[in-house]
Amino acid sequence: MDHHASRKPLRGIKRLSLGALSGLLAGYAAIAVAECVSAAVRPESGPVIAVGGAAIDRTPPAVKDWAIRHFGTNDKLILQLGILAVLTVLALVLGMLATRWRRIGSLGVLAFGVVGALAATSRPDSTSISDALPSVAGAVVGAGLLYWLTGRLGQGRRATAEQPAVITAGDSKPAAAGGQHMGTSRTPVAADPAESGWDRRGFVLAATAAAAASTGIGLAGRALNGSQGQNAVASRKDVVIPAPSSAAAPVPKGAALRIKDVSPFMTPNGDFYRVDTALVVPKVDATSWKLRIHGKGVTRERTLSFDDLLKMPLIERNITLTCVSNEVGGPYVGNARWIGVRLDDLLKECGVKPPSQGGPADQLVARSVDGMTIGSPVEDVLDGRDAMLALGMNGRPLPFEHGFPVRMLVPGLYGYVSACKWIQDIELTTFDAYDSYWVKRDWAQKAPIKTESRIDTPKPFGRPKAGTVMVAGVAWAQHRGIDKVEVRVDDGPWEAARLATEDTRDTWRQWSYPWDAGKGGHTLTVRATDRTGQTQTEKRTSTIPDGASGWHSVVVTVD
Ligand SMILES: Nc1nc2c(c(=O)[nH]1)N[C@H]1C(S)=C(S)[C@@H](COP(=O)(O)O)O[C@H]1N2
Ligand SMILES: [Mo]
Repeated sequence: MDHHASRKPLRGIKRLSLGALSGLLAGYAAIAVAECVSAAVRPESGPVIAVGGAAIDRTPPAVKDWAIRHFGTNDKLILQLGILAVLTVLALVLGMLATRWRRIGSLGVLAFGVVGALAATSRPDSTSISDALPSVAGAVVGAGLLYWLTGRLGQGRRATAEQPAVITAGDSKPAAAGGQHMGTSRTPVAADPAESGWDRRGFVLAATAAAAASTGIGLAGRALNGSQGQNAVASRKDVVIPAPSSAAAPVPKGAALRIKDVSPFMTPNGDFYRVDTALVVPKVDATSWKLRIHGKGVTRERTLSFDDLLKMPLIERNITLTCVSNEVGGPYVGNARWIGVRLDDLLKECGVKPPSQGGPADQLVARSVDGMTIGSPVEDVLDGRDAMLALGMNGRPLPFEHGFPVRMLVPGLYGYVSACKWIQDIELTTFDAYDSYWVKRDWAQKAPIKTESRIDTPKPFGRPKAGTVMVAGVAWAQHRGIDKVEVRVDDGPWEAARLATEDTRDTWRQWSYPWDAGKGGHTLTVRATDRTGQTQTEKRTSTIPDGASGWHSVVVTVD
C-alpha cells in the first residue's frame, strides 16, 4: 500500500472484507456484553439462550421430535451452534452493508437486539421486562462499535464533492418524483475530515481494542454466572437426606439378569436420560427454595421450604421414568431409586379431594422455576400410587439436570405429564380451564405410559456367531406390571422369553431368550403383555400425541 492510501477512502474487496470483520467484531461485542449483563439480570435472559428457548417454544412438535431423535441430548447444543452460525452470517452481511450505509448496518444490529429482547421477554419463565436488558445493551454496544469501526474505513459513498453520485436503480427516477430512498439520499454528504480517509492505524487499534474488551467482558460474564451458581452448588453439597420412614424393599436378586449389553436394572444418575427445554440448567439454591400449593379446592394453602420437606416422613421407591418422545426401541427410559414426600398425603393435608370424591379440581399443574408447566390428573396422583415430590435419586440429592432441589414423579405417567423438575408451584385446576406447556403444543392432556419392550442385545446390524445367541432387553408397563415377553425370529412363531424377577409394577423388567441362531440375515422382534392382559400393539404410531407404539425389531446377520 502506498503512503497516499491512508488519505483516500478504502474501496473494493478490501473495504468489504474489513466491513465484514467489523460486523463480526460488533456481533462478538454485542454477544459478550449481552451475556455479561444477563449474568447480572438472569442467566436465561441472554439473547442466545432466549432466542434458543423461544425457538424451542415455537418449534412444531414434529420438528422437535425429529431433533430429539437425531441429535438426542445434543439437540440443545446443535440449536445454540445453529443460532451462533446464523448470527455470524448476519454480522458479516451487516458489516459489509455498513461499508456503504453505515447507519443501516447499525440499525440492523439494533434490530437483532429487538429480536433478542422480544424473545427473552416472551419466554414462559420471564416475569420481568428487565429480561430485555441484555439484548438491548448488547445491541447498543454492537451498533455503536460497527458505526465507529466502519467510520475508520473512510467515506464509502461516492457522492462526494469530487465524484458524482453513482445512480442506483432505486435512484434513477427524477429527484422531484422519487423523493428519499433508504440509504441513497441525494444530498451529498459533507466530507467529514475525520472520516473521509482510510484510517488504517485507527482501524487496527480500534478493532484490536474491541476484540480484547469483548473477550474481557465475556469472561467477566462467565465468572459472574459461575459464582451465582455456587450458592446452589453449596446448598446441594449441604443436603443430608434423612433415612426414609418407608424404605424400598431390596431389589430381588433375580431382577438383574447380568447379561452383557442389557441396560442395568438401576440406571446410574450419570447415564439417566435427560429431556427438558432448559438451555441453561436451572441452579436453584435449596436454602431459599419454596413450593406453594394452591388453587381450586385447596382449603389450607401451604408454602413449603426444603427443610419442611426433609422433616416430613419420606418414602423410598424404585420408579422407571419414560419420555413420551421415546421411539420404539429408543433410549429415553431409565430406572432409579427415588426418595421423597408422598404427594397424596401432602395434598390431603391441604384439603384436596380427588374428583371421584367430589373434589373440584381434576388437574394438578406443576410449575418449575424455568416456567415449564406440567399437568397431571388429580385422580391418579391421589389414587394411592407412589406419587411423590422427590429429593433424592439413587442415594444422592437430585442432580441439577434432574431437577434439584425437588421434582415431581407419578409412576405410570410419561414425564411430560408427571415429572416436573425444579418445581416451585402446584396449582389445582381443571383440564378445561388450563392447557400445560406440551398440551399447548399438540400433545395429549393425559398420557399413561404405553406397554413397551426393547431388544438391547444383539444390536441392530450386529454380526453374532452361529449357535446360541442371547437375545435380551427390557420391557415396561409402569403401574400395571409386565407379565409376559415374547420373541419372534423372522416370521416364525412367538416364543416366550424368560422374565427376570419383578421388582415392582412401577419398574421395568429384564427378559432374555436364548436363540439357536442359524447363518444368514434374520429379524428379531419382541412384544410384551402387561398385567391387565393387554399385549403390546403391533400398530406403529408416532410419539405425538401420547407416545409411540409398535414392536421393536432388530436385523442381524449371523456369521
Ligand atoms: N422443568 C421441566 N421439567 C420437566 C421437563 C422440562 O422440560 N422442564 N421435561 C419433562 C419430560 S418431557 C420428561 S420425559 C422428564 C425427564 O426427566 P429427566 O430429564 O430427569 O429424565 O422431565 C419432565 N420434567
Ligand atoms: Mo418427556
